[in-house]
Amino acid sequence: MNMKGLTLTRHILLEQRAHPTATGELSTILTQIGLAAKIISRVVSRAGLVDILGVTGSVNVHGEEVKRLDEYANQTFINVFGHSGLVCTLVSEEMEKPRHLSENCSQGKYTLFFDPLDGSSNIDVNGTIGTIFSVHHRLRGDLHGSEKEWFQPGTQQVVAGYIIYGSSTLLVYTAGTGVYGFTLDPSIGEFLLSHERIRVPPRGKTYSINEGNGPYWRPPTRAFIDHLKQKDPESDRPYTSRYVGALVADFHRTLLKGGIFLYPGDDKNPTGKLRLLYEAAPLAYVIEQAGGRASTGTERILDIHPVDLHQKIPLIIGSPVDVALAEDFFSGRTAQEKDRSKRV
Ligand code: AFP
Repeated sequence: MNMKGLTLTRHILLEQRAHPTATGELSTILTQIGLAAKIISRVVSRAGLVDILGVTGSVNVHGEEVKRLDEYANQTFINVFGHSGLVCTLVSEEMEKPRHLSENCSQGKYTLFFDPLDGSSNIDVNGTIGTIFSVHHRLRGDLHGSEKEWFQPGTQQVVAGYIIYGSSTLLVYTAGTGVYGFTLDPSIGEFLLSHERIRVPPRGKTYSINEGNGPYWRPPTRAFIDHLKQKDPESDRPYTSRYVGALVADFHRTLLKGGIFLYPGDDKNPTGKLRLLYEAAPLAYVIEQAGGRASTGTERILDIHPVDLHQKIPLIIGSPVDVALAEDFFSGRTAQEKDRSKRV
């Protein structure tokens, strides 16, 4: 059945029917994320007109300047989930400590991790930005409300996805049964199904990395990027380069067109720059559900057990063939072993 044009809410209800034991809470969480996305999208689309550009004057837990839109997006999530009865704890890039919504905790079975406004350096130049989210079950017993509750590996995510505020606003999510994208139709204020069962191409022609970090790269990164730039028509090299500097934008292109995105560890940032719980793990879940891979270079992202709420992790994500080849370089496999991926 062609489901294009279905509203996000209706799609979620249909998905829910496939799970007879579902209580509907998860579906409501997704609907509420959609609501937060609409509120943020409305402000983003009028950013030069309403008083929202610029910085707040404060610095976040990562030592980065907080933009006013960062703060607005973060507060929108707090407002949308406050008194919702759905989520007990919010963990955000913009908040050093988890935010307990105590009014929800007696019944809310979930924890929400999110990066409210990814790519904030693009805000003031009208560039693409996004929101990333991930939903985990709370644990029972003694672990309830403790760090252990939040430090679950990405394999335990129940829903993950992102919103991209680009030429249109798109919400992409997975609940473990494929990846779906919904485009916001601002004239009716609804997200409508536009991308059904997204699959990442097995291999792409694009690599995405901040080349300005070149002087700090470690040998595997340099060797891999040099390899992609070599001329070899038989294996469709050289690859072409694209880098927006907003993870959601670079990821979304990679998901639809194929290829590879890398933010590896380097001599300046040994564990890279991106955060495990609300950037790398949710996108790793999405890419795996779309047939792709996500790795640190030596380890599957979804298998990593977090040790810190704001932990950074090297991220290599995209088409399965491209990521497998990168892993050959990062794990120091021999030339013969690399030959098995000779097509690239
Ligand atoms: P900002 O939110 O500070 O713009 O950072 C965006 C980001 O976390 C992620 O969205 C990008 O992929 C990455 O940083 C870009 O980092 P570099 O500017 O170091 O390339």
